[in-house]
Amino acid sequence: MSAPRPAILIARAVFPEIVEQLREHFEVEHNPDDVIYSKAELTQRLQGKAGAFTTGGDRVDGEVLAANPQLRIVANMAVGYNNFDIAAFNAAGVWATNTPDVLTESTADFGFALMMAAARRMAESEHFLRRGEWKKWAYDMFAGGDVHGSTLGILGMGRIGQAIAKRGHHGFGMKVVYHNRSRLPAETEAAVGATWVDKATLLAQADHLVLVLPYTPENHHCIAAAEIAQMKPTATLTNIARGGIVDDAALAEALRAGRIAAAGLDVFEGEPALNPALLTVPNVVLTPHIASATVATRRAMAQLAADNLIAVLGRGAAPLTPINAGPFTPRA
Ligand code: 8YV
Repeated sequence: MSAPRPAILIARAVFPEIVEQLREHFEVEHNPDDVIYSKAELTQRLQGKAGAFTTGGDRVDGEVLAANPQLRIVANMAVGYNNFDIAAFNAAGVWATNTPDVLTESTADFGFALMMAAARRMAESEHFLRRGEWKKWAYDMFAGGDVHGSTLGILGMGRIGQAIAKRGHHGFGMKVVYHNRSRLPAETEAAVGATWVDKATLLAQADHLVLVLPYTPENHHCIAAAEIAQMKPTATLTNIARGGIVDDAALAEALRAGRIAAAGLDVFEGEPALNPALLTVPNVVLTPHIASATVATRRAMAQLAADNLIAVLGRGAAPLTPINAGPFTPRA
């Protein structure tokens, strides 16, 4: 008699063909109605499961892992993994995986588009047009700031930051400055056309500041009132990283007061709720966490998460894109 197939939970609705593919390998419990599970419900549904397919909203910490000693891998369909307590994964010997690389270019495209939309006041002017307020041309109507030839500032310089730098440097003739804990090798800096500066210089020099750093306790509100005060009054701020990196209340107030020109936000503190003050200021472009959302990229992300589950639970191999750090002994 063959051994029973491992059981997995797909915690959110995903592409039906990915569910079918996973059914070829595993006993699958999935969530076609896309119900948002509480931590208690997620913990309970994981009972008896060897693997889980999660997305960025599913919090997996030491309690969830301790209550599920049979769990061997949690595959996140996201490159960011601030929803995982990685120290707890390491201590428990549970593989944690993410989906790097496959979303880099699409996410960089979106970050650049959001920055341009903020700089050129696209959302604000579209709302004006839809309200029927466009009666005549005017010399200063929705005049914004130039992107080409200006200074692009990037906070966080991983794969996505580098892809945005390339777009700015090679495509738009921008001067690109960045700040990151670790400086890139000189040849990488040259390839993406970016120069390392300290954070204060980044804030002071950027005409357009784009945030692409991971969310950790250390960088909670690393852009708040004091940092915004160091920016140019003509600057824009774009956040495609994570809510919580920016103090949204301070940003809304700065936008209202004209302390910076505009912002583009794809991520929010406490999303999908957002600070109501952001809805009342016109000079901010708001999108619902869709920077990686092209059909091809979302498919590739789902496929990579599925491939990680298949590697570990189907073939007994290491996952393709693990995020466990330090000494790690996987659970048997
Ligand atoms: C996801 C993201 O859409 O990959 C990430 O880190 O933020 C997005 O691409 C989101 O996290 C859902 O999993």
